[in-house]
Amino acid sequence: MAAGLRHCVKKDTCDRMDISKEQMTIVIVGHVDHGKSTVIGRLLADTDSLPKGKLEQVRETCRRTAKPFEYAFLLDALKDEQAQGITIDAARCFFKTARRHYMVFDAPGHIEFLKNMVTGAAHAEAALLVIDAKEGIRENSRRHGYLLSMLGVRQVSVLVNKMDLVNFDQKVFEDIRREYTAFLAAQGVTPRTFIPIAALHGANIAAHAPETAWYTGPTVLEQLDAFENKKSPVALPFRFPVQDIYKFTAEGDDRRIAAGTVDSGHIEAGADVVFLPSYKKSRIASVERFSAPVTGVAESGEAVGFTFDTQIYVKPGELMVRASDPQPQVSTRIRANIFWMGRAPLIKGKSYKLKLAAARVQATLADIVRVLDASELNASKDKQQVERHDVAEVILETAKAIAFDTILDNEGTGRFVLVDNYEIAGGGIVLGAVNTDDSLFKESIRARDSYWLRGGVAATERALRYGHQPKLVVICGAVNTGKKALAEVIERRLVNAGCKAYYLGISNMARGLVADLKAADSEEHIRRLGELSHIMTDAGLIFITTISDVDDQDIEKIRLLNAPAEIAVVTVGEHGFGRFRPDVELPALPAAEQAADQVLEFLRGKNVIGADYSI
Ligand SMILES: Nc1nc2c(ncn2[C@@H]2O[C@H](COP(=O)(O)OP(=O)(O)OP(=O)(O)O)[C@@H](O)[C@H]2O)c(=O)[nH]1
Ligand SMILES: [Mg+2]
Repeated sequence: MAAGLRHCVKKDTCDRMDISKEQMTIVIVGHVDHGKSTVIGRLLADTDSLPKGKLEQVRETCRRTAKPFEYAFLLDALKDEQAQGITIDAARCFFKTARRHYMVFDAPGHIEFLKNMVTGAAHAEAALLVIDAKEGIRENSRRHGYLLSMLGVRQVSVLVNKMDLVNFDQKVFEDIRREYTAFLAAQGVTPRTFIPIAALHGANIAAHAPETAWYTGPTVLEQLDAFENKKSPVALPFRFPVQDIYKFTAEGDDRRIAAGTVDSGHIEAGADVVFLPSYKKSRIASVERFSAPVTGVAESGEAVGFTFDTQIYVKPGELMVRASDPQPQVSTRIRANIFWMGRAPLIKGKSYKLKLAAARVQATLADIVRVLDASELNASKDKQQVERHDVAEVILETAKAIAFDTILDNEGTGRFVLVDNYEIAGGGIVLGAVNTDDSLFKESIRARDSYWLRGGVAATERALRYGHQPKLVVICGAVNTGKKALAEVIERRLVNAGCKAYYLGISNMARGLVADLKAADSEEHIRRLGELSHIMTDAGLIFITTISDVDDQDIEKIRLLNAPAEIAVVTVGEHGFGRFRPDVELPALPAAEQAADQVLEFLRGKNVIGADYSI
């Protein structure tokens, strides 16, 4: 906005502006002819924000041409100046009060405006909604109220205009207030105030009008100054999207540095941090800057690198936060408002790339809550897809959990874009996390189970005959850490003891079953492993597999896919889990026989195999 202010009404006005003052962007909405331009013109005039002589000049022109003076003409005249390359933007005006500078937008139905609002290029912190007292609530009064709610503008004041046309009758005002309050409440918007005004005459704009002695609330200017500015990002909780992880190689040590730009808040060496969505923890050892002195602290807007007290194994894309700060949400389901710009509509069943902070994940449209046609501003609840230039409230489901804030809590981590075919096709704001019980993923498992045709042999009968429970044993760890040797010993000893055990490593699968997949499709890898495990354990087997580079979410997916049989997770060497605790933790390259003892002992303890087995 500071940049915008430089192009303000006229140079001498700019010079009088104190840039250190607070700034606020507001939007004015309302039905056609209800008086938006008049309110703006009046605000500019009453705050002495007009170029010198402009008002008189326009009044004079009106007199000469025998037209009644309109504030809309005044704004048009200012726009004309802009056309000559001198002053203001078509949709924006600037004025100032004792408290702050305002930029007011007057084009809420405009596609550019909507696009800017949802993608974050423009953000209105408050809105004035104008209703004609004589005409009452009209269609656009409703649509605009709805739009404000969708755009997340929560500070709203309703101006009941043209009170002069209804003799400043309190009853007319109260009736509109009652009806419109109920409507806005249904949209989740609670207006701060309703103000009876007559913009044409300046009533209750800058000064209290004697005609509305019954009204004790603020004037429009007082209300504007009472709106709160959004907090400066430095005052918000610390959020650091990890763009890159570098390894120090020069000193031959294992230290890593996490690089990126601090999105909000501040942090200092010694602070405990958490990485999300992996939930890994560490403590900041140092704050590094490229060719700048070390200060030990970093705050929002700074591009920095962090080193840590403990070794961390995190991937770029995670969000680093201060452990003691309010935490972001972590979920695979997000409720969001999006503005769609893609040539192809946003549809269900298609995979898009969602970019939020440093995270990049595959996302699908799980549900459309409602769609607002941006040009018509018609709301529709039964649309099956989101067309170009629609604004929609949707539920998105990501292939992996991501960390985010709601737009109200944090702008930087509450916005995202959707990429379709390498192009940004939509921008959105996060409204919140959604319960994942109804996720598409779980739904697909439920569907699979309902189509699964089984014979008459019950799982309990099978277990009785085989002498053991079915079980999935996943052995995880980095490559070449002895997973395969261990798996083979376990398989051999179980089979020797008469158990139905079978080992298949992920590398076997990569060569065979998943040969058609690229390495990047690790999501699909995991899904297929989970499905395969489900068949094996459903057949009553103890299925053993080895896999490298898995995290908490991968294990959770495999667990869900494999259910109802249970999973045992064995780690060999360092593992990449955050909150998840493996069942058996072994050192790298363990002595296979002893390590197998430990795993079999665990299975015995869980009654997978009988205590009397000597395996
Ligand atoms: N009597 C009376 N007329 C008003 C008042 N405010 C605005 N008007 C008149 O209402 C008409 C519409 O006002 P505008 O300010 O142009 O309305 P608008 O909402 O900007 O209209 P659009 O931009 O076309 O949507 C004009 O003729 C104004 O003079 C008021 O307080 N009292
Ligand atoms: Mg207008």
